[in-house]
Amino acid sequence: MFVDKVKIYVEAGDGGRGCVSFRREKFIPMGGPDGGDGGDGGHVILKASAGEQSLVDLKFQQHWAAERGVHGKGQKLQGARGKNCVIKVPMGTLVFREGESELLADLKEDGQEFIVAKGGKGGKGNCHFATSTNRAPRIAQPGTPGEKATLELELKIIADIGLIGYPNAGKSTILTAISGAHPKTAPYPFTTLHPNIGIVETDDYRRFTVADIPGLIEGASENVGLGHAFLRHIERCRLFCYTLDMGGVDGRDPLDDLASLRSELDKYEDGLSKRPFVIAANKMDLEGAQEHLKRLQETEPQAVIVPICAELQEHTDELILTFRRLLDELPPEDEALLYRILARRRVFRNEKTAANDDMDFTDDNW
Ligand SMILES: Nc1nc2c(ncn2[C@@H]2O[C@H](COP(=O)(O)OP(=O)(O)OP(=O)(O)O)[C@@H](O)[C@H]2O)c(=O)[nH]1
Ligand SMILES: [Mg+2]
Repeated sequence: MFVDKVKIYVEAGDGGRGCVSFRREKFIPMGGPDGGDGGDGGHVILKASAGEQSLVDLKFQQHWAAERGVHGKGQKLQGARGKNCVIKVPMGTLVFREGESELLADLKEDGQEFIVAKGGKGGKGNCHFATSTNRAPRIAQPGTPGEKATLELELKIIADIGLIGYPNAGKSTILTAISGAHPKTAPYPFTTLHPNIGIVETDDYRRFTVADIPGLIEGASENVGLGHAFLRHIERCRLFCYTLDMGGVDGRDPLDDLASLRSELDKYEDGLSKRPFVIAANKMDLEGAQEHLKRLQETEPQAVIVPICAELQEHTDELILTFRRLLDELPPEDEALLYRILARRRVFRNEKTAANDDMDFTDDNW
């Protein structure tokens, strides 16, 4: 099960109470105040982890709370601080407060942490309040309450390369051929229903990630097929790999496929198809593939085209080297990209509010 949007409730621990107590010992009359401080409450922390692939765990556990701080005790004993509650999320998780568009955090690196709810402070015990005129204070501070919040988490997979293509073009087969991932492959459309990520390692230990994104069809930008469910995930890929079925299985023409893939991307976000790309001309073992390839090379003289046969792993090494070369030429992910994504989120939200529609969390457009 792949989950890329969830709502969670987090509650940090309250601070422990300070203590009112007086020192009582044999031969020590009027020992003075000795009430200890309360401990601080634990924080709720989100932590990005490379081991997590989706937000599915959070779908089934939506309430998270950190421990409260222990109250102070006599003999100036300070209460223990509450344990933090650490929630693991996949890399690429965006954090928002419920109903707001402002981004609280973008957890994109392995191990990156963000405190979403701060624990309360422990109260001071009465030993802090003794003065020259009040040597037996009977006051202590209560702890402050921990923060509470309702959060929306949204996963936008961060892969270096996104495999984009019609259903059945062989995207999952390519991912299997070039990485250690084993997505399901089968001769029918929409085999892949959620994005898979594979890690490719070159001979000189360079690593990059490739995402196999569910098949795109005409109308995907209007939510046809798997629609937005997958289009969201290509937004943060730095390089696109258009995967074309050169054999024209299912009676399609690879050149038409390429044109409609690009137009769907542009309909979703203007200019998305201008992102750097490479074309993987797959299924070169099939009849008629050579003619299609020649036509493709004529119509796309500028493009980098790598003819491969993913099924037999022919020329897939060449594809890896091409990915590597193009990635090296690209600048790192820019902040502007993230802001564009957030801006679109705001537009969707405003449209929904204008329609006077209650926010529905299962809807794709929030
Ligand atoms: N002849 C031939 N068949 C291939 C080649 N690559 C993949 N196939 C076949 O094409 C079919 C579809 O492959 P998949 O990898 O499942 O395609 P996909 O693009 O992931 O499809 P969806 O997940 O449905 O979007 C499978 O039956 C593969 O065996 C190839 O190079 N040559
Ligand atoms: Mg697939």
